[in-house]
Amino acid sequence: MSQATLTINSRNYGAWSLRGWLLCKFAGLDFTVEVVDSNDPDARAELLLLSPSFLVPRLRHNDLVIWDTLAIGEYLHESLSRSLLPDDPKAKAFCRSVSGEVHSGFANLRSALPMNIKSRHPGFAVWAGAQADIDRIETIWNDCLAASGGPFLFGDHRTVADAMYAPDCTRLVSYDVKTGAVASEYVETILAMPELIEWTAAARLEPDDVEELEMEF
Ligand SMILES: N[C@@H](CCC(=O)N[C@@H](CS)C(=O)NCC(=O)O)C(=O)O
Repeated sequence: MSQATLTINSRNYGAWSLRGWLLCKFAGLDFTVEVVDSNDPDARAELLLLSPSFLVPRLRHNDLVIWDTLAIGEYLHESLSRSLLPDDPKAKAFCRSVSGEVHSGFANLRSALPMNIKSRHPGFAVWAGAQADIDRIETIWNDCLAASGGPFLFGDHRTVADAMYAPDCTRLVSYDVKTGAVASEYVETILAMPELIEWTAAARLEPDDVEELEMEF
């Protein structure tokens, strides 16, 4: 019997946690969730034992520990589901490329519009640097959806890319960001997934005692 535990931090603020959790859900992994507060010194010490980088998400599956979101996605695809990346080699390379952009980029968006599922900022003024990230994301979504036919970025099943961009869908809603029709429809598709509804309901139950963060954590 497989034993899997995903370590996360906040469901309301933890964009990387959401990505890792969605990957496990998309792959059909039977797993339990362990929540740690990475700002608490004791929890950080404990997390260091669990994850060599301090960072979450961190997946323990049987005797293996994986502590990077893309690595978790690749591992689940190879060992469990075969569904997290497209079969077609060109689409697979494209999926890895747009997922890699999230991993290494969009710093302005992260710092100016941190994920905060519970918050709403009507009329939020997006500065030019963050808007450039949003424009790039919209271009990626438009290109993927035009090539695949949707409703997900690479067709009719969810891939690593949909998990990577899911926090950005919540950001666009929280910060009242206007996009074109294709992107708006994609955001609605992602927010309507049962998994995201489950995550959002749990985020709403988190205490509100964390001050607004200045960057994604
Ligand atoms: N690129 C990493 C990013 C992970 C990351 O930044 N995790 C944040 C939480 S969302 C974290 O653990 N921050 C806690 C800390 O730095 O102490 C990944 O793919 O997993």
